Amino acid sequence: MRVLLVWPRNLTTALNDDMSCCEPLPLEYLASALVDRHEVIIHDERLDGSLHDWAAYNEPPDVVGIAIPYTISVPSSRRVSQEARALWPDAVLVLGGHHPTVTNRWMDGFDAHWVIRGEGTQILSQLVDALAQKKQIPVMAGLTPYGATPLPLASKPPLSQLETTPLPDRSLLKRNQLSYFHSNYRPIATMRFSAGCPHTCNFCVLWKLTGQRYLVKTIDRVLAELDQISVPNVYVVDDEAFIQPVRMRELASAIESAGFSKRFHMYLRTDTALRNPDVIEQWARAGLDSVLVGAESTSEEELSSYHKRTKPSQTHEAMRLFHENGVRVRANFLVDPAWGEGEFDSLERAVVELDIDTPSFSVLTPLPGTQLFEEISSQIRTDNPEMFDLYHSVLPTRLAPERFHDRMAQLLETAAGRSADGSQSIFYFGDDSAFGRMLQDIRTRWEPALALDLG
Ligand code: B12
Ligand code: SF4
Repeated sequence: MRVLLVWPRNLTTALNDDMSCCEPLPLEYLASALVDRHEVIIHDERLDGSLHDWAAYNEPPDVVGIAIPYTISVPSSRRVSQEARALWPDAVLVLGGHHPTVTNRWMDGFDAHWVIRGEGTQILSQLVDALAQKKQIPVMAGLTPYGATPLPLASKPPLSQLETTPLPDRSLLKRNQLSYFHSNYRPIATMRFSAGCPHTCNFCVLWKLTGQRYLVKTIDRVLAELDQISVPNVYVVDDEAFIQPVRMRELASAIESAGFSKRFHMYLRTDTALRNPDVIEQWARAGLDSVLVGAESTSEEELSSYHKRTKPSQTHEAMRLFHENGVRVRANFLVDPAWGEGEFDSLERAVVELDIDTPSFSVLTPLPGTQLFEEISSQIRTDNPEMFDLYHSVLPTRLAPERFHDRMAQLLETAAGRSADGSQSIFYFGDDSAFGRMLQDIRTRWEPALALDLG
């Protein structure tokens, strides 16, 4: 079968493709389980252009897999599905990705035959095999005919899940390899060492996706995957990479001994780092260049309401630990729609005082699948999935919405303007116009329904 996998281009995101554009790693995984039996093409709309142009020069596919990676992607992915149906009326259209995994909301209006939820490689592979052999489609957890009510997924994936998935097929996007970038890392490859997180923050869905299980790849598997990557920068897209200190020590030694010379960008919690300073030291030698930590708040009360189980002082201590080891820090803070001017002022001061290399800010958002969503979804004041970009509020704001979004944009401006030589900046690499467009988007694309008087 000829299988076309499509990653959509989101046209209306604050964090636009000129600010960050990473390889569609999920599609490289899906491809890897198919390539020995089927012809697979990955089409990244962000770099490869429209499907219409592609269709003009290529034979029709038999199966089209369309990713819906984020809630904000729903309209773009829906458009892609409609284009695919119009271009190739006989093709079987399959949807999958993070959004349909966590919710059925906004899944109407697509042109599709099947929806895959959760880990997709095995399911897509069996679906395509069955189609190729003209057999009845097997009943599988995670596979639902489009339009039918999805069945619940297994709550705990097997611990071996990452290990048994084939290595991602990076050859299919070799043409774009040098164009993928993130922050000041250009070019960059993405890779996964582990998945899941044992913590239970109420705004985060990631621990729920693995039922709080921490899935890991063996050291050999990580080395084999690293060996596939020819670019110098590696963005490790784990939910929390450093949960198991013994394993991480071994992995750092193995990477050093194997002679890899990579710059790694990785996610971890401040308390994980502080518990094992020697692991950070060792990773700095193995190539850890920068980390993303969820500082979330400078207030103990807020941290506890998020079930974060860290203290504001730990952000400060972790900053020192990372800096002593020459590791740059991106710290992300949550901006609560219930904030007044005072809370914005105090975060702005903290960002300057904490000397964070690259601060970033997310509006506290009840993302589908989170505990927060379960608790307060009735307060959501928009039915537009594109507002779930973490730069706009989907909840009523205490400040007037234009003021709230202006202050959100100001936070980014203040962070970006801290040093004239650009040594302290915001996270995202991009030209001035891309950053300007992001600020403009934050300031102007909010929903009028947010203008509620909270008293
Ligand atoms: C890396 C990453 C990014 C990177 C880029 C990723 C990329 N390739 O472009 C960057 C930093 C740019 C980014 C940005 C954003 N991100 Co992000 N990101 C991630 C992260 C950490 C890892 C994604 C990943 O590569 N996973 C590894 C792959 C292998 O796993 P997977 O996605 O689960 O794929 C499997 C299945 O879903 C399925 N599948 C996937 N696609 C398809 C397609 C088909 C056809 C089929 C059949 C199956 C299938 O099979 C795959 C293989 O098993 C996730 C967290 C997470 N753990 O998922 C957040 C995450 C996806 N991001 C999130 C968000 C909100 C965003 C932003 C919207 C907001 C923001 N401020 O960051 C922006 C949007 C950017 C844009 N321009 O559109 C949320 C999404 C929540 C939601 N409901 O929307 C997540 C879940 C994190 C979170 N906060 O909870 N992100
Ligand atoms: S926010 Fe980070 S620490 Fe909290 S549950 Fe999610 S991945 Fe784990």
